[in-house]
Amino acid sequence: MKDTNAPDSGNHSARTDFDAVVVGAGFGGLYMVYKLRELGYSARLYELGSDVGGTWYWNRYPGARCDAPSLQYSYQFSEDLQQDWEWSETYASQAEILRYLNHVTDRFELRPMMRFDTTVTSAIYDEQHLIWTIGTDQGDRVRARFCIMATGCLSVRTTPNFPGLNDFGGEWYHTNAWPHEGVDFRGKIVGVVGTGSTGIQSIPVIAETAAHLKVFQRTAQFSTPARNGPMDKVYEARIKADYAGFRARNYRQPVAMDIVIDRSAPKTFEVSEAERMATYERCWETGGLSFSTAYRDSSLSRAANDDISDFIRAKIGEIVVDADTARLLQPEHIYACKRPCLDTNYFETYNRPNVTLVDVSQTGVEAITKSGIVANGVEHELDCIVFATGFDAFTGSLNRIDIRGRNKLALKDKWSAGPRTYLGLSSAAFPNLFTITGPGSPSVLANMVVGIEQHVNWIGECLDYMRTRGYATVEATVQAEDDWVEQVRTAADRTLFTACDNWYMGANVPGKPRGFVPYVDWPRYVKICEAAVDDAYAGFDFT
Ligand code: N01
Repeated sequence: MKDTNAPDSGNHSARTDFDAVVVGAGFGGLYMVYKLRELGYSARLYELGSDVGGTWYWNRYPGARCDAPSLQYSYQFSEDLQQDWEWSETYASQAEILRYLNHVTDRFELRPMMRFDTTVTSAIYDEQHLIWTIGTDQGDRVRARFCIMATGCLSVRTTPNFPGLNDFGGEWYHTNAWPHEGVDFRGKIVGVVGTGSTGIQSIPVIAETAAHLKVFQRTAQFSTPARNGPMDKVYEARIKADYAGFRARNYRQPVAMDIVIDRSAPKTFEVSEAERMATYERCWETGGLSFSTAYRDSSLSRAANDDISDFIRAKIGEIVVDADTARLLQPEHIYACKRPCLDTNYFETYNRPNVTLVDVSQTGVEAITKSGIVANGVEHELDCIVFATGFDAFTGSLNRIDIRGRNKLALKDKWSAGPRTYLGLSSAAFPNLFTITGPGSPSVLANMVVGIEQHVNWIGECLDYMRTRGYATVEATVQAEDDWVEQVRTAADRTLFTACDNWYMGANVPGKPRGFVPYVDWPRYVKICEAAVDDAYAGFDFT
């Protein structure tokens, strides 16, 4: 094996510094550099944060934790790793996941390949020499055959352009750029803007210490109890007794997790109302994402989804004591069209005397003044504002890098009407550029870590294939890409995801082209990827 930090002389016409440059030190980047080293390639990883972790490095807000079970939201590439690591809770906290990623980095000695506090600003393809030159804000200009983007799906935060924000006299934070030392809310009047997954996780925790918390809600969201708790050691032992088998079974399930749709089970309205209510009650008590599989058609039929939505609205009405507040918290859309949220005591929090819900559904946050937020013409005095306002998803992190392929084509220009890829892995005119969980792959619609491992394994196999056959470049064909973009669109149209505005389609970023970005069918996606490989990488051109 090569010294992975040594410049590579290679067998190419032009000299390269590394075989591959990887951008991003989250779950994707860490496994990618591990894989490259295993395959004998030299690699350099750049990360704009000061350490590893990606999403879990940045999102340190109070209450941050994963919505996927710990025993599944973790790597499976190393049996020793998955046997040794012990998760303390069913759903791991941000701090525990960050410890895990640091452990992985050190255990596999990945750190020497990494450069932190370095933002990749450009990646320019040299058609004559078939190499990428990667530029950074630290002045690096390194040349590599492959450029692999592990920049994440939710990496670029959005702080809407609120008029007056710069005049605010108190402190303000975005949940994605949380101070490492934490924030002390004691004695403070705090405003939270945003009630997506992030707001819903942070609001109950902030409410515990703030003198008063005002939640500025534009759209009410569905949330169901996570039912997090200490890891069940008996369950953990059972899983670990056959971890590989557990992983293999989950790999073929709809979201690459232990959430199984029983195809022989009834459809929603094939059973009585009493039976349905009993089922939903069980889902509520079980927690997690159980509603999505309550009945065979729960995630696909509008009427079935209305039934679930009504049940959850009624639960909100039962939990929240003040009737006006309860009504404002009951979403108008249907359960399955936005990313479902999981919580711990979210709706209960509105019964606290120190919490107020401010409905901004009509006017939004109108302005920010020196002393607080103006909504509905009323100024709310605040010491501190927390923005849980979300992300420029999927393309945000790629479009902010000046990526140029053949004929100096800029990726962001090619994607001006929406991203175009084949399988979310490769885009025509950008040879040897890979995107891990890129736009057009299932990514956020399946277990992210499983999706990442599938992509990294696929890229690794592809590199091996090229080396064996002496190919210098690989690139999606225009035809395969056009067909795939269409398939991504039609697959989404068969679901309820398009029934309301959401960030999957770019609706949360003003001016962003609308179009459903991720591919909705993980099991089918895996088969398509496998078939492409079996068919000598159909849909890809090699030179
Ligand atoms: O972001 P969001 P998020 N004025 O876009 C509101 C993942 N995640 O960070 O709905 C007022 O969902 C906006 O209102 P509206 C997960 O995939 C995972 O919460 O646009 N409000 C909305 O309420 C998740 O889906 C985990 O009307 C404004 C909120 O801000 C994704 O990240 C944990 C506004 C944004 O919600 C994103 O979640 C957390 C404005 N001008 C997140 N602009 C776990 O796995 C926006 N909003 C645990």
